[in-house]
Amino acid sequence: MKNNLFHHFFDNSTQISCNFDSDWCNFTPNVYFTRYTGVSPSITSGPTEDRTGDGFYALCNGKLLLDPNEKCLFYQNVSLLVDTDLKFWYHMSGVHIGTLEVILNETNVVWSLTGKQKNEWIQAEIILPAGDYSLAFSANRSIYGRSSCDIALDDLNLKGQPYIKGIFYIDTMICQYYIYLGKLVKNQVNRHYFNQF
Ligand SMILES: [Ca+2]
Repeated sequence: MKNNLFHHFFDNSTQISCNFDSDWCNFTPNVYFTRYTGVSPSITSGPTEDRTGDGFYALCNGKLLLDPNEKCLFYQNVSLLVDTDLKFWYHMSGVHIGTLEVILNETNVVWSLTGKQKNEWIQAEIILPAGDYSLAFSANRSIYGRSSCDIALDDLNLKGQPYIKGIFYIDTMICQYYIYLGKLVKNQVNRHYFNQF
């Protein structure tokens, strides 16, 4: 019986493990982002291969950005029950490199980096807040040119923790518990969950 209760009150946060090798995972790209393999179109910017050597990566093809206000962008909706670690790899090498941003709900920039970086894949790590929102990666070029501004992304990982909610009947008392990261935590009685029985 207890197992059944646990089963009914089990929720998962969004999980992302995306290497772009076969598809966009659950991301939706705009026309300026493309999955690419091998040497990027710009000789003087961008990676020569994906992060692990023989797969695909997400490429912001700077040559397509005729207007410097245009942005490469891909996004997906996420649901996180607790603050969650997001890791990703970026490649930003070139004299016309613009800005790479991680944006929540289209306006909330939670990570940003501008300008030429080392000519290699570099890992970034941020904590995303709990909640339901759109998660977007956005890239552009500098205003000074579009011949050396390819920005690439690869190996995105968002490991949402499983979150188990349960209600136990203990004699005449009703208690609600959360199991979070392996620890049992007692919480206040919540009539909403009780009414789901
Ligand atoms: Ca890849």
